[in-house]
Amino acid sequence: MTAQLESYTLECTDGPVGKRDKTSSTLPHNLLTEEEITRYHKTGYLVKNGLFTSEEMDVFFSTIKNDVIVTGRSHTRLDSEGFYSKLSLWNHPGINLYGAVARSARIIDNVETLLSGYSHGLSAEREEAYHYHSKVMIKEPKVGGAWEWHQDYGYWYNNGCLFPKMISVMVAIDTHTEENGCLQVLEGSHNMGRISHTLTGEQAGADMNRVEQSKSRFKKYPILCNPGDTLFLHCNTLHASAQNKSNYPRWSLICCYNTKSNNPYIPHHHPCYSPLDRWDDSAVLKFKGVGITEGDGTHFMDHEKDLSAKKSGLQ
Ligand SMILES: O=C(O)CCC(=O)C(=O)O
Repeated sequence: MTAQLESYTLECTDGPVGKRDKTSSTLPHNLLTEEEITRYHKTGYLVKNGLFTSEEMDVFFSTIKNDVIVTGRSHTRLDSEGFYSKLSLWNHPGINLYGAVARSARIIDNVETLLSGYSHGLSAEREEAYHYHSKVMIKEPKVGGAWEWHQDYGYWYNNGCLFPKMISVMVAIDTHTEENGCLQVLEGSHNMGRISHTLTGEQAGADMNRVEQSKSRFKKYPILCNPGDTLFLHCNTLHASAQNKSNYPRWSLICCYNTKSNNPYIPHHHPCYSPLDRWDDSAVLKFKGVGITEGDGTHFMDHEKDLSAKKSGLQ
């Protein structure tokens, strides 16, 4: 890590590790409103349009699309018809642009709000979120693969996470349309709790009988996004995506968080609790052109150790 980046980390870390100062300079317009928080708990998802500005997304786009480490470290995931997605996945974010997004106040503050209170009947205290992993999901034109209906907690349950106090945050890098295989959700399906998952090709999908029943009870919504629009997705919300048969790519950055109080009891291929620094929102623009570099602290996941789909298949 260069001295410049190292000093930036120190500047951006507001408060001692694990005791983040919730009062620092988050722009209020980035915080979810009470109405949005209530809607998230009712529907199991929320799209915050323009959470990242077009200026930030221009920076993001030019950095990530030229990042040879992100694409070079990606793995392909086949769907049942041999179409594929490319996934580049890291457990700990580095000191780079993607780390600035994963640590950004506008994501962490909202994630901690959504993971606190309301459900689970455990504690009214504000939860501390930690970074569980981030991934760049690449669906190239014409060949991009489908994702079966699943819940993220369908997998994560097998990792020793006792409670569904987990969330995925998807930042759209390209425009997401039905034609290029945008994400689809079954609104309100998180209320069913976790359902069992079985293996289909290289992916674990939710029990098909239950998915079919769910489709007749919950409305299906396509998550249509412009670059910078950001989806907050409850870990028990059923979601899927179709193949990308269009001429346009569909890329997204998906940052996943667990809560400190839900520290997994099984060591596995994603991290147990480790404190996550919270950076000011302004960090994103300061990391213009800074993709992943050797020694910047990015810890890629070891794919050999990822047995979650197979374990889900055993359910
Ligand atoms: O982005 C997609 O098409 C599917 C991603 C997804 O469902 C996931 O990562 O859990």
